[in-house]
Amino acid sequence: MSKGTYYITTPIYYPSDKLHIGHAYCTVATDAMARYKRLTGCEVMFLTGTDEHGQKIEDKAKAAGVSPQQFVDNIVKGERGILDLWKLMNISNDRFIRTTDDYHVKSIQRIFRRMYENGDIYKGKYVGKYCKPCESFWTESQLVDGKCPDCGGEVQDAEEEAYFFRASKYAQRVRKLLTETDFLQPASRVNEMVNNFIDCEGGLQDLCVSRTSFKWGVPVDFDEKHVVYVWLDALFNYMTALGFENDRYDDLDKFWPADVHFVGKEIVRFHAIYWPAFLMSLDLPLPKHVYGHGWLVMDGGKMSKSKGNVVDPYILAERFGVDALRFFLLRTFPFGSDGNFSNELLINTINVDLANDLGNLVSRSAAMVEKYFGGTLPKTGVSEDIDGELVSMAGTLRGRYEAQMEKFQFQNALEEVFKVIARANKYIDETGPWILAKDESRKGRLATVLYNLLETVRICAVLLTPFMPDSVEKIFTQIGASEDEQTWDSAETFGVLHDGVTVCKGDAIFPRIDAKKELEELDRLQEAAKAAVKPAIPPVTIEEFAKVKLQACKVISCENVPKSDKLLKFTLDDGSGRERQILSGIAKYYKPGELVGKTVLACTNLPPRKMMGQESCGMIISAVSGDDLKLVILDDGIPAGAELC
Ligand code: ME8
Repeated sequence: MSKGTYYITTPIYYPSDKLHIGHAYCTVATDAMARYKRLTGCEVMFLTGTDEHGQKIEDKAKAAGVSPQQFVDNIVKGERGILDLWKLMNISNDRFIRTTDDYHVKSIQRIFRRMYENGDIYKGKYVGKYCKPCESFWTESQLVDGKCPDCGGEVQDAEEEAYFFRASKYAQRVRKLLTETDFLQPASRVNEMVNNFIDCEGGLQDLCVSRTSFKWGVPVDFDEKHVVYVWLDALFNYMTALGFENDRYDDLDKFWPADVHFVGKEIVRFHAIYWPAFLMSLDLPLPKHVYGHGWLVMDGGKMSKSKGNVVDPYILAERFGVDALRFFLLRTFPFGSDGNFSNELLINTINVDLANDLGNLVSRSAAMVEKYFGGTLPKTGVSEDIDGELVSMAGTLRGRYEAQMEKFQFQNALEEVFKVIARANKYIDETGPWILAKDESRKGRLATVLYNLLETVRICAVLLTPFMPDSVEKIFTQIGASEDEQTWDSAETFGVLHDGVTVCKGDAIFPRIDAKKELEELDRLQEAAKAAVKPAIPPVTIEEFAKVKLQACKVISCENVPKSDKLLKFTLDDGSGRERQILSGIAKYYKPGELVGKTVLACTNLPPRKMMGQESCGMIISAVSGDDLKLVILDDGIPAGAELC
């Protein structure tokens, strides 16, 4: 019987680049919550997707020489793209929305028009600052040291005719929502929002919700010069994906308002201030909660594509298994706070929690049933006082776990489970099954001990299902649990596992990892992956290529450039009868003397430019691999001035 509906969402990610482990973190958390709710009997709608419009995408597509649509299609649907990643990570989303989906675009046009017609969107002039990577407008007073308060990057002056949303009109209602309800979680994020954006000087400012400086967006249908601001376009995804202002879907009544939007802390502002205000403008019910989770950081800084310090979830999932990675992400970091990611921590968690504690418990328990009873446990019934603590801990675990899951405290929920697992391992040492096995008259007692172990494993496995869906199936097979013994209801009480259960010993579910070897290998793989990610270079036509003049040049002299560690100054014979001077940043790799007399390759039709006050007329060609650089040295028999064709 359904225990009601549950609607949960991730942010819709920008397909401006491949996603990294930070995106996987939020999506895995959302997936665990969705699976947990399904386990408890709810009818769940789990939505994720991609936020595909905006100037950043337009710029990236241009740099790659493809259309914005081709660009995002490749990142979303291409090999090892976003859809592949979620499949690999075993993400159980029910729907996937792309803001370029036709139905969404049309819905946004209708929504924008409705807000214009009700007077909450009006035309004005935008003067302020714009941060391109964040697609955010800022007023002068919001900048931190003149930089974007979100990413710390440079901002640009911006002035243009634009449509505005009357956010100011809703300031007090939003303030009330934040301060008097548990809408925004964790509660620690409330003050920052209220102080910085509502109670600040000038109060909550109206929000600029259209742009005219680029095209890649949803056109305002009554004023086609404008495209809708990406955040208005993006936030409404949570409703258009259910059929709001479109007939592609029709489950808005069933699932709206959302139970929770999981979002990273840097976009809480949009979800906790503007999103409710937009909904208030249309008189729509508000989502029940927004949860602002913390960041995965590396060496203290946010992992982000622009910083280039990202970890590729493909590499980790493929090496350690998807379940181990999913588990690690939610077991290690408290969801509301930042967490420092490292490969050492990942390997350590797998070895300690999964290989040692859980893995050993499962394999030892099944192996003992096999060894002492040929695989099938006889009827039990010889309890002793020492069983009490384990039986009670495992029998009441579900309640403690549930309390944490309902608060999105995945780390604490898992901690409860692992306390019981640790208790069970201790129970093996306390009861000493190998000693009981030596005494025929104690076989009944031995059977009870082993039953208690299998039963504890069963309850823990049910509760681990949202985190490690594939591995728990293997555990259920190994301990012989029937389908009925894998349900939420069955985890409420101790003693559900059927009498006479037959185990099925299998391979180790979580093999131990050789940390040192694996860390070296990971470093190597991550470096190789980084090196392989070259900025996309647009294809050139043969005519364009033919414009580049590459010539053999003899090095007449070569010397260091004063005050520069990098530059060498070359005087070259390019066959023209005149000497050519080129400066090249290769001083780290060559001593000036060793190049005199060599025949090098140079591009000779670049416009001259000044470097360190000296003119450079062309570029000497070298080959670069990782940190290594070698000049392309030609055969001495090639005369100066010979052209490459
Ligand atoms: O902001 N640690 O998309 P986005 C933890 N399109 N989580 C991280 C993370 C990190 N280092 N890096 C990213 C956008 N995330 C908008 C959202 S919603 C209507 C529009 C996660 O591709 C985190 O959940 O920049 C963060 O909020 C989200 O990815 C941002 O993804």
